[in-house]
Amino acid sequence: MTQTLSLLVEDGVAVITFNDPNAPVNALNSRLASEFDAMFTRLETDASITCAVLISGKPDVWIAGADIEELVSLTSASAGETLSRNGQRMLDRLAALKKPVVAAIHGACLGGGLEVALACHWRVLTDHPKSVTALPETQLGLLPGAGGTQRLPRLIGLQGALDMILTGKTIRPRKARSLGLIDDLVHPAVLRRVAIQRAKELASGKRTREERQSSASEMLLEDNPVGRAVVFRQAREQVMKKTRGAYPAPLAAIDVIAEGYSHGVSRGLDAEAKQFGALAMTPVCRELTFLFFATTALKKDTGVGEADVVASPVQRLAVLGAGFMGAGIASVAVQKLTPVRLRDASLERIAGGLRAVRDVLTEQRKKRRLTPLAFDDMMSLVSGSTDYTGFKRADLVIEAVFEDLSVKHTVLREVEDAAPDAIFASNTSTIPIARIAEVAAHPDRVVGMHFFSPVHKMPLLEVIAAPQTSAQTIATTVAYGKQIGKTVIVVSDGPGFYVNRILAPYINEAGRLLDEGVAMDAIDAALVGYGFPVGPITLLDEVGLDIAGKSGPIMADAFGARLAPSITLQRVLEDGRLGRKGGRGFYLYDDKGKRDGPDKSVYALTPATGARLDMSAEQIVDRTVMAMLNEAVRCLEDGVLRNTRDGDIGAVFGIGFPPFRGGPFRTIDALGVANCVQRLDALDARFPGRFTPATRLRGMAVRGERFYPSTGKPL
Ligand code: 3H9
Repeated sequence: MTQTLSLLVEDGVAVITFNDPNAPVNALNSRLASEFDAMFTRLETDASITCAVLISGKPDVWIAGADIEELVSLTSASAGETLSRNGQRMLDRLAALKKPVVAAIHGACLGGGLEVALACHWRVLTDHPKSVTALPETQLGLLPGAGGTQRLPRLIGLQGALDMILTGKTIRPRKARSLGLIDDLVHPAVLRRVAIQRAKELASGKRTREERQSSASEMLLEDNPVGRAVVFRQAREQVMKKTRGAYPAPLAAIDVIAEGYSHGVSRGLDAEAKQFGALAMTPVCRELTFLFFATTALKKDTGVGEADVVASPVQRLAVLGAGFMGAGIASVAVQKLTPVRLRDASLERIAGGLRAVRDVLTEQRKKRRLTPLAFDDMMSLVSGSTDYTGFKRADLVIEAVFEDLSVKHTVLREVEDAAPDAIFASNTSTIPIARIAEVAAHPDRVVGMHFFSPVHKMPLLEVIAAPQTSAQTIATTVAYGKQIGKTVIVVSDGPGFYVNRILAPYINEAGRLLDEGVAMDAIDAALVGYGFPVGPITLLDEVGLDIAGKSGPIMADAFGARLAPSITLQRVLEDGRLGRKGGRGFYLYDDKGKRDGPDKSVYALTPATGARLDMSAEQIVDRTVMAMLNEAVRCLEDGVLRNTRDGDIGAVFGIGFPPFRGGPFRTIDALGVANCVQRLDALDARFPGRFTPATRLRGMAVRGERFYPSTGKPL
């Protein structure tokens, strides 16, 4: 059997290298337990060893945590509890070793990996962008299960630990140092040397760990039960506000940490193991681990299957249109050091675009994600003009101009002259790419790159492969999308592509509820309760009614009455309401743009005047969400989607479909295909033609099929 841990004794120091030869990253699995035990026994018994250093043999990962594949294969809470107890026992043994062990960390140190580091006696971390530390377990629907809930607060303080554990956020090296999470921050070149030196110093007694000093606020809030009760209460309130109780893991983590403070570490560990096992069996954990596997799989997806093409590098980017989208695209590109040329009709617009890029970068600088030097470098990469100068050497041109076919045709022709070798990508959200390509001299180089707004925040990119788009073009745009940090799905051409296509029936159905007299805030509340970040009516106000209004007729043209916009939506648009940006929409806004309650004058525009109709949240969700789920299956059926994985990721990352539900296809599986067909049939009987179940869904119901396997690894 190949060894994962190897040991080399150098001048009394055991340098233990963690390098799993059979896996891309180092992860903790049960096969490793015996190796760790043997290693600890050797450290305890070998008199030639005075201390040890634990280092990774992987270039960019120290330890990526527990093996997530093993976690998804758990079949009972008690098996999960045992796994946690084994981890705790192993790390207790590490912490109790008489000979000091120094964690020499370079690369990702996550979850169980950080728990290993916490059990070591000293931590040295490289000051390198790849060196990220986090306890991301709650993002997987779990909690740190190898003692992390107890060791972290005792190392960095309760409030800092709660912040890390409840959010799962990534901590960069300097922050890790200031939090007290690590002891030394070093250049990668000297990591091993410094770690060995520290190990020797600790062994000889030249260096000892200093007791952590509480700050004044910690003394007030953390060092006594009354203060801690306040901290825990506030933490619970914050979690509830953010998650509405949909995610059990952060709440369980608070309980477990509190247990350790009230009754001691060993009771805390006991609670940790029990909760770890219970959480591992929750549907939420299943869906969040599915999202991990799906995003990981997408990182490797070239977008062209097995096709033998290599993506060309995008060394220069040009963007047409310096508006909100164009500038947003430029801002993410320069952050990955691509020079960007912006073009727009006037210098004012260019200046506005440059300002918008600067704003995004300034935000990054304020959050200390950019040094002032990097900020200046990035700003120097973006320039603009009102003509096509600077386009000639562009490898990729992304157009984000007015949504009008003839405008798109004009700029396409101009770009083909100005940048003869470039790929032409349209950021349209409504116009079929094939229509845009009709006038192209090189239609194979025309593709869709549908970004979501705001570009620097939204993680999804839909690459639209039209029939005439070449594999080379697709591979290049997919690779570049990933390079600028996006999760990329490739979809086929067609009205609304995927994300807007499934959004259309959902929004329309919300509009029909308005037609029938349901209150707009009741509709929004029901869908926020379901887990969407905002409700559909708020979404319309935020996106802009003019923009939403443009896609309505296109979808209706393509799909008929099923996707025809509701009467209220049309009337609100005709009334000149633009949503938040115009200060008038479904909701009221004050002079500063702050939102107030629903604008009740909208109700005069609905066919149902008079008192609002009372409808349960369940019914509202049933109508709107079932419409969306059914449309997602139609997209699969029509070949717009390559697979359900892309459909689920697209909905979660593009629309904010509740992550704890995994996405539309995962939701259908959870509800049961036959059950969904039944619900759709019932709705279709009331509203003929709008809810006819997708043929594929009906077939699956008959055959008793589901989209994903019911147990084990989902993909
Ligand atoms: C935990 O630790 C619980 C404990 O508290 C309890 C203990 C009792 N397991 O993302 P990449 C695979 S929960 C298994 O493309 P990158 C990944 O599937 C865990 N496999 O690379 C992929 O495999 P393949 C908490 C893992 O460089 C390959 O590695 N930890 C794991 O972009 C490359 O992955 C986390 O949540 C794992 N833990 O990013 C960390 N990690 O090539 C999750 C990775 O066969 N991982 N793989 O498809 C990450 O965040 C990123 O993968 C990482 C590397 C930053 C490490």
